[in-house]
Amino acid sequence: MDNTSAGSDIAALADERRAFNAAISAHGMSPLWEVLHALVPPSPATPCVPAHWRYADVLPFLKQSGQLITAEQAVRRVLILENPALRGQSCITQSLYAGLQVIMPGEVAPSHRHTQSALRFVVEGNGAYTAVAGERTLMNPGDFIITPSWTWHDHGHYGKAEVDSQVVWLDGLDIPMLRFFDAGFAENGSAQQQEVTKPEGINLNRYGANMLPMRHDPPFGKTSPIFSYPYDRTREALYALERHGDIDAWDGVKLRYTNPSTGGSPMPTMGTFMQRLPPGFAGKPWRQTDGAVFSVVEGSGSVSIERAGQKWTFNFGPRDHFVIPSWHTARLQSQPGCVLFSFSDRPVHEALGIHKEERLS
Ligand code: GTQ
Repeated sequence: MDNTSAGSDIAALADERRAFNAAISAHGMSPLWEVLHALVPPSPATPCVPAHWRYADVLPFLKQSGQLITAEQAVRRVLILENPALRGQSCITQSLYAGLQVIMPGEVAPSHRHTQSALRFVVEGNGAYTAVAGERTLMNPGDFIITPSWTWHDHGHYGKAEVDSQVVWLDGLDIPMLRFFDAGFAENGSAQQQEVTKPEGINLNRYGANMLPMRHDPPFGKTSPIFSYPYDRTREALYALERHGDIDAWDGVKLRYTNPSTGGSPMPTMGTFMQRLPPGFAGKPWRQTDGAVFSVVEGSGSVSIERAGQKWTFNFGPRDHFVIPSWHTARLQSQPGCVLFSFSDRPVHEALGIHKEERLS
């Protein structure tokens, strides 16, 4: 067989394969061999990219949104943090949604419930509250607050219009995950605000004093019975551990929030973390399969991110947000020291037995 006939054999075969693909396509099928590499990649190949939202860039738009639409009209007045590589999909990673919600003094964000779980991480301002299952909790900067799946919730601001200012918090929801599973339900409340039937902080007294009731059914199923984790307690723990020198070379001082009745994550779909990087911290690099969203609580620093020869460096300050996608190598640094809140879909990876983390040196 000479070269020319070998060449025409190859061309003929390619034509035959194309015709075959077209023929099976008409029957709702396609050939695996065309897509196998992409379907089963040798390592995670997320379409997500690292991204950084500076608070100074975001705040003017949050304030402007307060003049364009009321919280009541909007139901939730939120600017969604969209991954630059996934615009239009309302997500920050493939599985997670993040947004910055703003409520003005005197406003109410009306009552509704949905199967999506939500976390609130308070970014700035005082005087707002969120209500869950008949209890209101004040929202103070640094507080981590949960809205368990299918619980009625409304938000409000006790302040007065001309005297007080906006309250802003980070919303983290498993919206893309529930969309993936086609498992989302939602309904609006009959009243704007739910009736308050319990004193503030009762959930924390009952479940948050390192004790549990003698007999209890978990009030929120697989979600933590504590729905408000105040920052002052978290901060005290992190700073005490720092003073004690309990510093990890990758994470600084990092703790995970727990559901006190299981020791597991506070929500079945999202894990939440708070870490303190001591002054002069230059962390070692790591990568993990769970893409994570960060909110800067105090101080400043930088994160360097690398994947397949591409590099990003974000210099962050208070109230900034950034995302480290799956299997991107990252390292954290801070000259003055800082505190970082983060959340990811790690509990789902762990439940499925597919979580992987590599700590590099
Ligand atoms: O506060 O219930 O950012 O339902 C997106 C969807 C917040 C909320 C969001 C929501 C909420």
